[in-house]
Amino acid sequence: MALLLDFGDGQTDTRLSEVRELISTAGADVVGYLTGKRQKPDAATFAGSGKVEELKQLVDETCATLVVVDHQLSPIQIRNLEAILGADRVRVMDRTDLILEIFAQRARSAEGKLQVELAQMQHLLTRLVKGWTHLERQRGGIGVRGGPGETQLEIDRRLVGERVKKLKDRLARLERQRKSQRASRRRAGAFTVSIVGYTNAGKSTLFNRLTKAETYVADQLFATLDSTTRRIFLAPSYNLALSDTVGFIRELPHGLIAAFHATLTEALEADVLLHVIDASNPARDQQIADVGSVLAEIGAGDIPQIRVLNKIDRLETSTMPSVLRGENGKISEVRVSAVTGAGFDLLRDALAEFASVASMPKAGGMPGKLPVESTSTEPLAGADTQTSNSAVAKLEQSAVATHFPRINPGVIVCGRIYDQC
Ligand SMILES: Nc1nc2c(ncn2[C@@H]2O[C@H](COP(=O)(O)OP(=O)(O)OP(=O)(O)O)[C@@H](O)[C@H]2O)c(=O)[nH]1
Ligand SMILES: [Mg+2]
Repeated sequence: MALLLDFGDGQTDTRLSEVRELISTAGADVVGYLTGKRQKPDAATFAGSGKVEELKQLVDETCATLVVVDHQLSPIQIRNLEAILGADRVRVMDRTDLILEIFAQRARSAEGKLQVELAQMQHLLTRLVKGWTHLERQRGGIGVRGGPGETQLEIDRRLVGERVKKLKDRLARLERQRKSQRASRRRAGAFTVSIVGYTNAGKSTLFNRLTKAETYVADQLFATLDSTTRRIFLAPSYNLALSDTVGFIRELPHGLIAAFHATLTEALEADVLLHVIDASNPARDQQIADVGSVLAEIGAGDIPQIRVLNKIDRLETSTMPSVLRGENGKISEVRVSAVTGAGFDLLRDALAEFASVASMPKAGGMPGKLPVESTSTEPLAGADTQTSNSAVAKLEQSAVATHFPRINPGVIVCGRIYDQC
């Protein structure tokens, strides 16, 4: 069930299907939804009293234990919504909470875990400032064990702040290691290519096919969080370092962008970006714009890009693998299928062409840099503060046990299961 409020941006269907996917990725079942329109968010409850009353009925009917509002909510809005819906049995999350929870579940490497914890702690700080009371209410809930949550229950803002500082220090050390790895790749003369794109676009599938690696691929959002770099050699003699990394999403929480700075820097320092696009997704144009916005935000907006229109095998009208060039003759787009391998010969040729331009000596005898080509920096359409999707989800007991093993303070509490329905 999901509740969707449209504030006039008209992208209800796309947003709804994305928030449903996010909720299932987090391990909850969506048991329904509700739609509505508002001119602007209500300061106290975000949705307004009429809609909240409808939401309450829906929650009661379905015994939902989790309400996700696909928007940034203030601590007061969350607290009020929970009070109305039944604070003892319904948890309200906003979009940042949900994405942070998914990241916490997905993080595998030490660095990834630190990055997620840092983002969570920073998010927690914003709530502590405003007198958020989730810490007390989290105590003893299902799944609340281990992780930073337990140790943070009794501590105050000062201690969370100290933890943030420690995490930053440890991440800075890891970032220095990464930097020296990148420097040694550069010394080895590798042309560096980073794969970027909206989550689930097929980046890891493409990376695996190009490098014969076995990076985790799954039909879920944020399957990849850690960045992986592999070398590939392209004829006649190009040595490339190819990196697969975390996917982007509309309204990627700022805290996450900051925390994932080291991972995202892989993209920032690339000679060329392979921007992978899911050609079969109806929202692909919006996703291209969203990726452009995140790239601009991390300072990678001016790095040359090859758009890789992926999943052409899923298009209704048959699309052949092909290469498109811009007016300047430079390759702008390659159409491929990472699953069937169609178009990969063209993609390898395109990379070799970019690498050859980069290795061409300039007038001074120094290796040339690729000419700068700007990428889309359009504002994030649909990301204005007046749009919201809300979803109400009912957690299954097994899903809680399996999917919420580490709950962190003040961020997610999904452990209350009521079976009265
Ligand atoms: N039909 C089809 N499916 C594809 C293609 N490329 C990837 N997929 C599928 O799309 C889903 C997502 O693929 P991933 O490679 O994990 O996508 P990703 O961009 O790395 O996703 P995140 O790491 O979650 O951001 C998987 O189910 C893949 O099998 C393709 O060319 N055609
Ligand atoms: Mg991936």
